Amino acid sequence: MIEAKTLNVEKVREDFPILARRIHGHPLVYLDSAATSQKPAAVIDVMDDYYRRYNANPHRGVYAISEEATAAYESARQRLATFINAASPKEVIFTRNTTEAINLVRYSWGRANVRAGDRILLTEMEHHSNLVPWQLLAREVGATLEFLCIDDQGLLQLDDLARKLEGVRLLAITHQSNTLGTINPIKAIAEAAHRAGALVLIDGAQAVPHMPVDVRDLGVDFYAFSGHKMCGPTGVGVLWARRALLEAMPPFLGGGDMIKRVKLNDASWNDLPWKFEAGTPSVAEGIGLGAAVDYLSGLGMEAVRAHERTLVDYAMERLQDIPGITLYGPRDPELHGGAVSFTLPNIHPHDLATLVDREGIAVRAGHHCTQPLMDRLGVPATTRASFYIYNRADEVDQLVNGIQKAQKVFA
Ligand code: 7TS
Repeated sequence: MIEAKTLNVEKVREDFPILARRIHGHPLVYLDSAATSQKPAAVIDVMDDYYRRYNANPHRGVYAISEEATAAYESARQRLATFINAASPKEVIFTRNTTEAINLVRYSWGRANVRAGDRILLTEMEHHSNLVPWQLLAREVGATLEFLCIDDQGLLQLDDLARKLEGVRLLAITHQSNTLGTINPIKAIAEAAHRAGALVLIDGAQAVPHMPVDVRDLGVDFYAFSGHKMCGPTGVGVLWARRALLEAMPPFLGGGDMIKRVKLNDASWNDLPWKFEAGTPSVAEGIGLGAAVDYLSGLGMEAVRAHERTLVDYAMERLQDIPGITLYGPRDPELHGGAVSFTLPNIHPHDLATLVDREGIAVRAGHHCTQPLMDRLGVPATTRASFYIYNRADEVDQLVNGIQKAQKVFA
């Protein structure tokens, strides 16, 4: 039997220069990786190396450093394709982030395929970036939005899925909720959607960094994620889509790189994936994301998920003992990814986040870009602790201590 890899957190921590910082006299306890992850030296170094040694515009020059830049950028795409088990790197479109990837589908596929009277099915737990683009499309073409609801544990209510899928062109749903931590059963949902004739878009911003993701096994049509939440830099993300869909879709942005031949009044499009990549790309960022994928692959995504499952389980156990606390999201750690949201009576989440910051603890307070979910939960905001590969159980203890101290201030 092959032994499953486990994370050596102390060793991982050494790879992240920022963790050496002290904040207000305390070691940094970074519990906001759902917003953006920290970056290992391996990622910072390859980006630095690109700028120092072979900075050039890719896909254009015939000279050595441009060819090196092209090779490094395209190699990153290849490694990303392998990481998510895409059939080909041609299916991996570099975007700026998840938000842009979803908007690409809205403009390019949505405008060509969604008609007046069609339905788009979303959920109550979507991040604004997988909600507002569909509101805009629906308004533009006369489609309607429908929503899957959640139960009191933050799990999707799927008993009426088949009925809700009637007349649906697109089901757009998050793989893992950034606020509740809920991991949705994408494979089963996608099967049901396809039976009903709908296409399936997955917002994977909180999944690809935290668990093994195999886009072909999931059986979905579009899958979007951001580099900066998975140890990579800001400014680069990915849209994966099935090749036949991408071939049929009109371009998104027009300009250099995305064309084959341009005449004054006409143009033809480049091959995939460049048809969707107008203008000079984020070269250093793409190369950096390639290094992030290598780094995560080296740890093993099963090990990453197992580590976070343990931390979330421990965090839920410790936090639930705090008097008056309300914890959101599934109790079952199998269904709960590395983000835990909670509220306390008498302390506003912003005040709590400010007070624990004095102890060097970084947590997020607010609506987490999920305002409709806040409405459903009946709160204006929550405090959220989100975990990643470099977090330890003792940081959960420090958070709990910080909360108890804050409670004394507000008692
Ligand atoms: N989808 C989900 C599920 C997210 O969590 C986020 C960012 C996005 C989409 C948008 O990603 P972007 O890279 O395009 O901005 N989530 C958060 C968060 O939870 N706190 O800050 C950003």
